[in-house]
Amino acid sequence: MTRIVRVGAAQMGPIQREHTREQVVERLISLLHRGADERCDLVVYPELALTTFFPRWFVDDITTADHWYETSMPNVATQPLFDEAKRLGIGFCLGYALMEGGHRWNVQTLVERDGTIVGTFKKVHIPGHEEHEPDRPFQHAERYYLEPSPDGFGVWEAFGGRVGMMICNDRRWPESYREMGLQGVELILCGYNTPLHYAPDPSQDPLQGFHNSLVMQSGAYQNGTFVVGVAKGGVEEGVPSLCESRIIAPSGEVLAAAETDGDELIAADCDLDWCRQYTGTLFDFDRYRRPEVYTRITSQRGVHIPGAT
Ligand code: CDT
Repeated sequence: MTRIVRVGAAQMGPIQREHTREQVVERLISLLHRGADERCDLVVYPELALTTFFPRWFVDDITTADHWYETSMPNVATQPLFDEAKRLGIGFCLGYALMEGGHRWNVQTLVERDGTIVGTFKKVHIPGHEEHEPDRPFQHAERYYLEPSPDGFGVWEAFGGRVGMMICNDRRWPESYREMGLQGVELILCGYNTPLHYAPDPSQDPLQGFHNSLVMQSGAYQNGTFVVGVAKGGVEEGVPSLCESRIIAPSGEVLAAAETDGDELIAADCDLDWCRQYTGTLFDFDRYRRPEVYTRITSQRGVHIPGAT
């Protein structure tokens, strides 16, 4: 039996503040139709795909930002996407902000081709800052608006293979991929919103595209897995953000790359059996890993310089 999953990366251009959920869902459905034209089994949308990237604004009273969060999924606004995907027999992965039981999460929900929800992943690494930083040209107050996952990285049996999820900043950390690699992941889905300007060190700005590819290609190769990176980019509320969505093979090669700064669907056949070529050889974890000498990885967070007090 072949295990080829045809995956579409549904890159989005900007969502401005005044755009309604209904307008955005229309765009998501239009991208889904492009996925159907491309015979996709699975369409992957970006991080916070239902709203603008609201952590760019600080509000003193967080409850005035409640309208940016979903309180259930599906809901009235997103039901048409769920219905159309099920009708077409296409699964999807959707990023959004979720308010649940007094918590505020940055999540992705994975939905199978028959419309059943496979799982919801909460973002682990929350970047940016907790307080208002008025000197920045725009805020990145994700740490004010969104809590880090207490659960870590999971892998789900879906689409005939083992599927994992991560969200934006998670893709920069090798631990994200390896946690999933150790659960036999074959396909990692990752939405992102990456402003081109990084206020703490603007010298990194021209390297945003390079770093994006670097981390996802390395993570794919070192763990023998496909990685699908999907941007919401372009100029959103005056903030230019990276596009450059990618579908990457377990070899680390880029199979498909977005060419525009707007709504665009790229697709590739992901033969999940290709993963074995890497996880059964160079990256045969059971044979070659040395967890007994990697103890710092889970026992400390920051750098401890040997000999320093
Ligand atoms: N959304 C998100 O996680 N963006 C970060 C921006 C850099 S940190 C301010 C990223 O890692 O792309």
